[in-house]
Order: sequence, then structure tokens, then C-alpha cells
Amino acid sequence: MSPSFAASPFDSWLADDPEIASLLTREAERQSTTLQLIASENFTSPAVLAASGSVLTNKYAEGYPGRRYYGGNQIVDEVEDLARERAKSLFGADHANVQPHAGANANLAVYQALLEPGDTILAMRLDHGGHLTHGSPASITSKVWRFVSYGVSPATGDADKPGEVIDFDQVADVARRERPKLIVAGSTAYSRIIDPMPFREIADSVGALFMFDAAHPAGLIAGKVHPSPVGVADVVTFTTHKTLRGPRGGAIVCNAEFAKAIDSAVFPGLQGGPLEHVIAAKAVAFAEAARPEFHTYAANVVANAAALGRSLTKEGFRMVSGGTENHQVLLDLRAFDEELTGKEAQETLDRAGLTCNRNTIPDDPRSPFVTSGLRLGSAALTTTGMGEAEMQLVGELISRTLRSRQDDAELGAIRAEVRELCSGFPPYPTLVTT
Ligand code: DSN
Repeated sequence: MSPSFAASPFDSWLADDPEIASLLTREAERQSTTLQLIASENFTSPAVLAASGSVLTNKYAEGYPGRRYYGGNQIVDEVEDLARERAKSLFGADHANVQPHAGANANLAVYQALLEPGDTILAMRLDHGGHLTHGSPASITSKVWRFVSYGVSPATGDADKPGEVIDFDQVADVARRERPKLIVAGSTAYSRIIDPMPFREIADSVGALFMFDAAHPAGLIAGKVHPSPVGVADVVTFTTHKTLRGPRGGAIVCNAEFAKAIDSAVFPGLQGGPLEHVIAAKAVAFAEAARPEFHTYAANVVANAAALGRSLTKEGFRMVSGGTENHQVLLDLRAFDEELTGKEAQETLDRAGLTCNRNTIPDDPRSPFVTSGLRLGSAALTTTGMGEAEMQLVGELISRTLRSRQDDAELGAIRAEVRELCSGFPPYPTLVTT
């Protein structure tokens, strides 16, 4: 018999809104019976869910602890102070701002704090793995500041020297030529460790400031399996919901000299009232990430991505950058099937219960809406307790699904296998009601 799911641990509280209750139940079911392979997603702990669904959502708290524009903030001040202290301790930082509603807001706040409109920022090319806030023409960032970019080196096709890794000669050349005021490291689709040191050296050589966007590897940094940019970069931004496994949101840590400018840029520069329920949930996540078991989790995330990559390589896929050292596997689908686009792959995998996203690959001949790549991540499945044996199987399931694009019966069979696999690794056992 298939299991049933509750909408939330507070199921009965939604009794007066059956429409939303039903949608939440269906989403709990979806998350629990399909394979979550989106590299920017994870499953929070029940404690994080409880804090983010708490009475703190009711409180207005514009300002910062001790300097609010509304009354009644004594307890909220303690919550936000705790979150800031935990973030500082987790990352070894002088200062933390836990108010950004998202990673994009965190990046915007840093640009606003450190730069004047029109200043030049050197960041990673979007089609080589950079983020929208690293200068996409569609983002407000490119309308306010002038972006120049660096990318990855060309693919070589040689397994020992795969290419498609950050080209530091190019970073240095563009920096010398363009004299940026800020250099940004960090990416949204890149499967290698990003070493902050060469960026620091290049920034120093041209008198630029240095921001590290750690949205993706924040949990791997907190878990001490990736080098920390804190103290190397002037400012580090991150999201709290990816590998860090907290609630959806952003945060900034920085050296003391930038604290005041960063705080003013977040509020009142960019945002109004902070989401204190989310800040409480961030505090919970920071405490969880400081525990020794989070180091084990982070190491398992990396080992699982590598296992998934090995399985997919055996199935005929090519990994961009020739491998993975983080939670991501970025696939060039053309080696597997020249005709297969990222869009078709994503949609077919969805039908079989494997959730992931299409992605451009370096120098992709297809548009960002279609793409030749697929981005996969191991953070969420690792949280459920899956290990390398399951990753091997997931790689095989992906391959079988994409070979069976026209075969509804086979896709149905794979969907059943996925459901069976997931039943052994429920992300929220308390939401399973039968
Ligand atoms: N860039 C998105 C991602 O990595 O999924 C988040 O902004």
C-alpha cells in the first residue's frame, strides 16, 4: 500500500483551509516519493521547519537588535543576536548579517555597500557557471554596475587535463585590463572547489575588493570539506538553504571594517522588515552545522556526488570540468545523445520521478531555455541517508530514463522503482501517516 502524508506537523491547524492543506499534502508526497536532485535544494530538519513556521512571523522588527523602529522586540532581539553569534562562530567571522531574504539580496547589498553606481565588477560569466546577480543583462545588477567577466578554460577532451576549470590567467588578465573595484568568486553551476587564495592575490594586485559568493558550497565550508573564504575575502555571501540545509534565505559575513556599511545596505538600503521566523530557523541551522555530524554529512555529500558522477560516466555521460569536488554534477548531454537537450532530459526525468534542472554548459550552442546540460546535486539525497550504493543506482535510473524517452511503459516502471527506493529514505518520517 502507498503511504499517505500529512500536510505538516501542524496538520489540524490547516483544517479551515482544505485547499492549501491539500496542496501541502501533495507537496509532502512529491518530496517524499521522488528523487530530489536539484543542486540548490535540501531537506531541513524538523527543528528548522518548526522555527520557520513559528509565531515570529507576526513580529515587525525593522532595524537591528537594540536599534529597532518598533516596540516589543526584546525576544526577537535575542533571536537575531543568537543567529548572528552562531553564524560568526560557525564561519569564524568578525560580523554577520542574517537578514537578507535571499542570496540575490545578499549580493545586491554587498554591491550597494562597497561600490558606487557605474563601478566595475569582475565576476564569472553566466554561461560558464556564474549567477544572475553576477551581471546578467536581465538582473538589476547589470543596470547599476558595469560587469566584466572571466570564465573557465576550454574543454580539452583529455581525461587527465579536462579543462573547464576557472582560468586564473584570464581572471588576472581581465583584472589588469579593466581595473575592477570588486572581484566576485563563486558560481551556481560549477563542480570544482573554488580556492579563494588566487582571487585574493589578483584582487590585491589591482587594488580591488574581493567578495566570495558561497551560496552553493556554504555547507561544505561549514562542514570543513572545502577551504573557507572567510577572512580571505573581504565579504562572503551565502544562502542558508542549499548545502547548509537551513531555511530559504541569505546571509552575509564580513570583516569588521565593512560591518556598518553592510548592515546599512541590507536595511534600510534594500529591505524592510526582517523575517524573524526565518532568522530563528537560520539560527537553528547554524547550530546544526556546527555539530560534528555535519562534518560527516558534508563529506558524504561530496562522496555521493563523486559516486553519482562515476555511475553516469559509466553510462556514457560526460561531466563538465571532468569530475566533481563538491555537491554538483554538471552533465554535457551531447556525449550521451547528440539530439538530447537539457529541456527534454529534465522533463523526461520529471515523468519518472527524478527531479533536476537543465543547465547551460560552457559555450553551450543551445539557448539557456533549452540547453545542452543537466545539473544534478547530492545534498538532499545525502540528508535522507542515501549513500554511494544508492547514487550508483540513481545514475543507472537516469540513464535508463533518458534512453526510454518514447517508452511510457518503461517510464512508468522506473517511476515505481523510484517510489520504492524513496520509501526506504523518507525525508520526514513524521509526515508519513500510514
Ligand atoms: N542559481 C540558483 C540555483 O543555483 O539553483 C539559485 O539562485
